[in-house]
Amino acid sequence: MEYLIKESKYMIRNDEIIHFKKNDKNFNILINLYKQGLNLVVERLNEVKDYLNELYGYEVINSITSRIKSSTSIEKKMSKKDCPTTYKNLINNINDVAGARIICNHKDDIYKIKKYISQIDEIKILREKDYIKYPKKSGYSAYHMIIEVPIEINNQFIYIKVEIQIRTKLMDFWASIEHTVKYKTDKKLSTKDSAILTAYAKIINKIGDNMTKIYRKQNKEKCFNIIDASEKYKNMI
Ligand code: 0O2
Repeated sequence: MEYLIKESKYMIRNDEIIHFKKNDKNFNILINLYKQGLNLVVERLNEVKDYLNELYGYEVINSITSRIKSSTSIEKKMSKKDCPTTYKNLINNINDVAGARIICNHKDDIYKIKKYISQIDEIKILREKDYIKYPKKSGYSAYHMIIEVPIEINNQFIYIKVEIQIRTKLMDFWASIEHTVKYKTDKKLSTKDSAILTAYAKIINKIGDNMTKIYRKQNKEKCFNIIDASEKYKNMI
């Protein structure tokens, strides 16, 4: 028989059906493993935040938030993907059970951030999605990284998937409103309002680019801090 986790304390069979109930022991065990993985990722992202903010001399990363997807949301997503609700399918097909979100001011900072994340030893990148270069039809824009990190259970390592979303404040503003009025609601949004939201995504994108240009012009000296700071932090990442 194939086990997802063989460790005697954590016996979860690959083909076991998830019950999505608060008292489902194995589901809670799995969610706890995702929590451990997420904590490790958030710790590392906070180190990247301190590093980059010092390196560039301004707040490259404004904030880092994290969440574990609710069981209802996992169940809905599995059903949307036509996935039988087994543990193996959950682990293989749902990439954002654990999710971290990084918010910054400027679009070009997103690429600095993702570069430093990909240099962290413990983090293995499985997939990247650039919805900035290639926004979704809805207008959704962000940079997504699906990564995995090792978690140790009784001298045995298991790998936990985490989705990292990197967005500017403007992208985040658009996505959080669109999330509640269209993306994650059963109420259908009119074609007209839907088209307006897509148009606003483009306008917001333009505003962000233009404000970044003004910021960079006025703050050229901030880039010169890089050499000093990289000496100070050279052994960190
Ligand atoms: P929630 O409630 O935000 O968690 P895949 O990884 O390709 O197998 P997935 O996970 O659908 O499938 O990938 P995708 O499309 O990259 O979306 C992942 C997440 O990005 C979504 O999670 C949303 O958080 C966000 N997202 C994607 N498209 C949109 C969009 O059009 N509008 C908004 N507001 N957010 C979007 P969830 O689980 O779908 O939702």
